[in-house]
Amino acid sequence: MSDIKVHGVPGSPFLRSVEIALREKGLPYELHAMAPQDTKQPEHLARHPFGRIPAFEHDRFMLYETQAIIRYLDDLLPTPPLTPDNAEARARMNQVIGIIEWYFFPKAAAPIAFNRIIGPRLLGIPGDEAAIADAMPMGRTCFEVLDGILGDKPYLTGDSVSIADIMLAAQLDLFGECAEGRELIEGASNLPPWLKRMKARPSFASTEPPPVLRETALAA
Ligand SMILES: N[C@@H](CCC(=O)N[C@@H](CS)C(=O)NCC(=O)O)C(=O)O
Repeated sequence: MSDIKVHGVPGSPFLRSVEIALREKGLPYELHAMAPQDTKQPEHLARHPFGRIPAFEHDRFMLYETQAIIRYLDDLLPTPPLTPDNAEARARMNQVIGIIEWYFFPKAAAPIAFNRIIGPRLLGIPGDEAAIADAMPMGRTCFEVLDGILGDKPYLTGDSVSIADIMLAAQLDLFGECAEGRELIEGASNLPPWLKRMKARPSFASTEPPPVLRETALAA
C-alpha cells in the first residue's frame, strides 16, 4: 500500500482514531505532526478548509473527516473488518459515531477538556467553571447511553472491534484522566473494562499521546 500520510496535532483523539485504524489494518503511514497554531495556516487549509485535524492523503487522494477516512481504509483493505457485517450492528456503529460527533465531543468533551486542562494548564487561560458545569449533563447523558449500548458485549457492536470502538476509546482515554472524566467513567458499569481492553490493544498502546498531555490531564 503506497504512500499514506496523516496530518495532525499529536494528542488529538480524532488524529489518534485514524492512526489506530491504520495500525489495526497493518498499513504503514507517515505522521506529519503539526503544532496547534498551524491548523489555520494556508498550507493546512488547502488540505482541510475547515482548519481541523486530521487530514489524510493516499497518493493523490486527499480526505478529511475522521469517520470518512477510517471507512475509506476499511474499503481499501477489508481485513480485518472494522465494520460489522449485519445491518443492526452497522446501524449501532453509525449511531455511536453520530453520538461522538454531535453530542459527546462538541458539547461535553471539548468544553470540559478546554476549560479544565488545555486553557488553564497549557495556555495560561483561566478555565470557565460555568462552561464545565453546563457541559456535565450532556457528558452524563452520553456516558449513560454509551454504557447501555455496550451492555455486556465485548465491543460496542458485538464480538469484534469496529470504527465505533476506535473512535470512542480514542475520545475517552485522555478525557477520562481529568476530574470530570473520571467522575463520568466511574459512574459507568460497562465502559471501564471495555476501555481497559481497548487500551491493551497494540494499535492503542503504540499511539500514546505525548506524555505531557496525560500528566496534565491527570493533574486536572
Ligand atoms: N469532524 C472532524 C472533527 C475534527 C476535530 O474537531 N479536530 C479537533 C482536534 S481533536 C481540531 O481540529 N481542533 C483544532 C482547531 O479547532 O483548531 C473529524 O471527524 O475529523
